[in-house]
Amino acid sequence: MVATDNIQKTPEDATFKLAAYLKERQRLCDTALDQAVPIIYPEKIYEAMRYSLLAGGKRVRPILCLATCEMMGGTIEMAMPTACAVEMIHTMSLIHDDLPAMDNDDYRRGKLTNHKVYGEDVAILAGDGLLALAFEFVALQTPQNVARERVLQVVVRLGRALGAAGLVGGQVVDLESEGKTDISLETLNFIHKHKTAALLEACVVCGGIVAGVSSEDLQRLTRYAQNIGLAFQIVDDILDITATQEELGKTAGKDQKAQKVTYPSLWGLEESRVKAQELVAAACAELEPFGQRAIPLKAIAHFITSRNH
Ligand code: GRG
Repeated sequence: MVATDNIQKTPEDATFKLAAYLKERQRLCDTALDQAVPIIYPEKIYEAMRYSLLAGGKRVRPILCLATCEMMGGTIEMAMPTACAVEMIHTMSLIHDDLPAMDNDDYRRGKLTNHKVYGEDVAILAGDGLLALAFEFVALQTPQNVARERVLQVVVRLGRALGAAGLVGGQVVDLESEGKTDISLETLNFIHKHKTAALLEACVVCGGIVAGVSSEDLQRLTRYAQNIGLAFQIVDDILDITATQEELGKTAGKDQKAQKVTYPSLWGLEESRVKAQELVAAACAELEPFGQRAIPLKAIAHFITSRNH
């Protein structure tokens, strides 16, 4: 169980400190994830799962889930199993994305990729193990003060976000687009709305569902999340050009080297930055009815465009 008594609660005024807020919630998520995957027999697979899961990502997805649940009147405890699940799913997608059959990367989160350490066979299974655990974890660990109907809705939303209608579908079109220089903006948007934005959307939506959000508010949250989802990917493309390997914790400049069509390759760097800012502004506008309770989610939206990794 994660102790949450002394952490910064959702603020009621403008004294909100994003860096401290993110750090506290990263710590809570790291502790919960550490406890979620103990090493038991067969040790090798649990070690491989933990290697990537606890490698120190930014934890944007679980923090979005927790922040949305709190904004809608729920607690961190109610949303933590779902927050852990989205990070397990995200980590799984990174492990598989890095495989030689996909993006073939050697570094991730500042460390050698999972298959470089454990081999391709175990890396595939480590991803599979995390994916399966994500669903078991939500179903078993969500506290009883969250209605089972809401837990079922979370399972539905997560499944939808990562299957062929989400991450898997986006990844397939991305793979099909490899080596092609005539990819349209429509196709690029399809790829990233599915590969990147769908899971970010599920994080926000599921945080709201756990808290018992109304359907009108759910629509607002969905629009907020879709906007920050696309902004996240535009910034990811920009950072591939402007950031170093040390900052990114993974190989820099990969898109250009592979002559991949990206937002900066279509629009240029400056226009890409402007578009990302516009999407963040549109996302924040959706949160206006929530008043001061929306400060963390608005700050996270701005963090997405100001981050350097
Ligand atoms: C989900 C069943 C299933 C299969 C996965 C491999 C695959 C199918 C999809 C690829 C998805 C992918 C890797 C999208 C990229 C998303 C992205 C921008 C990742 C970087 O996220 P950050 O910056 O990374 O939040 P950290 O390390 O901070 O968590």
